[in-house]
Amino acid sequence: MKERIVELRKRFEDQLGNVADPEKLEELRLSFLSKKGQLQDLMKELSKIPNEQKKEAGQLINTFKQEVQQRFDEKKEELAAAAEKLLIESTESYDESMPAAFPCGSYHPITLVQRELEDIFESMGFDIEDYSEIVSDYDCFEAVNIPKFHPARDMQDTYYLTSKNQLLKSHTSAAQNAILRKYGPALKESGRPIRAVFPGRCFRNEAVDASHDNTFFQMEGVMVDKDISISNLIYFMKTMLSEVFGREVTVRLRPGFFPFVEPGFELDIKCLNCGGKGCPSCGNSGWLELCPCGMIHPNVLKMGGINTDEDPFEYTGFAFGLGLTRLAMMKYGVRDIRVFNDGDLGALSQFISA
Ligand code: FA5
Repeated sequence: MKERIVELRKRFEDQLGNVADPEKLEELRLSFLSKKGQLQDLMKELSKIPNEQKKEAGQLINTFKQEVQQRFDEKKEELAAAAEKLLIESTESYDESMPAAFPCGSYHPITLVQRELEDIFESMGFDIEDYSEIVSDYDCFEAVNIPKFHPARDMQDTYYLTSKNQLLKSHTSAAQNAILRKYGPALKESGRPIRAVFPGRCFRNEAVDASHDNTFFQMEGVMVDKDISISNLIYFMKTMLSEVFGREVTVRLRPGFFPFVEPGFELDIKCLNCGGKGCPSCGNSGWLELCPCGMIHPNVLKMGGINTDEDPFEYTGFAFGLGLTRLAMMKYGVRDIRVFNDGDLGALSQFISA
């Protein structure tokens, strides 16, 4: 009997070694352990051996049966682990908690325009900066030459927090001081010009209509170096607009007042929704205020640590505050700004899919 078991164990191990899937494993299990299996045949042979050897032979068969069962269980676990590993490796990301079928999302149109602009400015050597939505009164107003009780604050009434003189930023110019302080040392030490854009969400206590929302996006840009002039400003504005629209668009530059630039301009775009005839998206004027800009006021450069009282014009620069949400309106033909914030996926998911 011992020899029979040794021979059977060898056959079993050989066959088990060749098994590569659960179906084959089940076939092998049946061929050894079922009622008509090879171990049952072994039990039948017991009747042919002398009585005094039967007890020992029976124990040998039982031990072998347990061994075979244990080897099957091990192989079953091994195959399941291999199948799971294969699944994980063949899937880009595998999340067990994910439902089997889920709808594919899409980027918000403002995200799309923002990324496009970031690429355009990055290709022109600009750094991309991020800035918080809660800012101090100093950064939002005082550091950009809007002292307390200045009438320009009325245009940008915003939401004030109860603590520490903080507020939700009413314009991305709130980051100007931080950017000047961050990049100023490199400008002075190694002559690296300051070139940065910073997109961000802005908040205003606003009478909402088709072109004004209380929550909207702007993208601020600054460039500071020696001898920066209005020509540089116009060049960058034109390049940016023709890149983003992929065609010539009609713009007009007119004088505009902002305490943090001198001189200051309003850059308007001829409304692409009505071709300049006048519609709700442009307040029936045919033009949409898109990108106010100007040469950075000497006080702002001084407060940003760039120039000193001794030489207030050593460095000059320009700044602009692009209305990102309005740009998205023009680019995608959206007629009412409120579409961007009302969470209607039917409207928002028709832009390029993620
Ligand atoms: C400013 O916010 C200045 N900080 C821009 C600036 C920066 C000027 C640097 C000079 C130099 P203004 O309030 O005009 O300016 O807003 C800038 C742009 O943001 C507007 O032209 C418009 O496109 C957009 N914008 C302003 N208010 C809203 C609003 N309520 N809803 C949607 N877009 C708005």
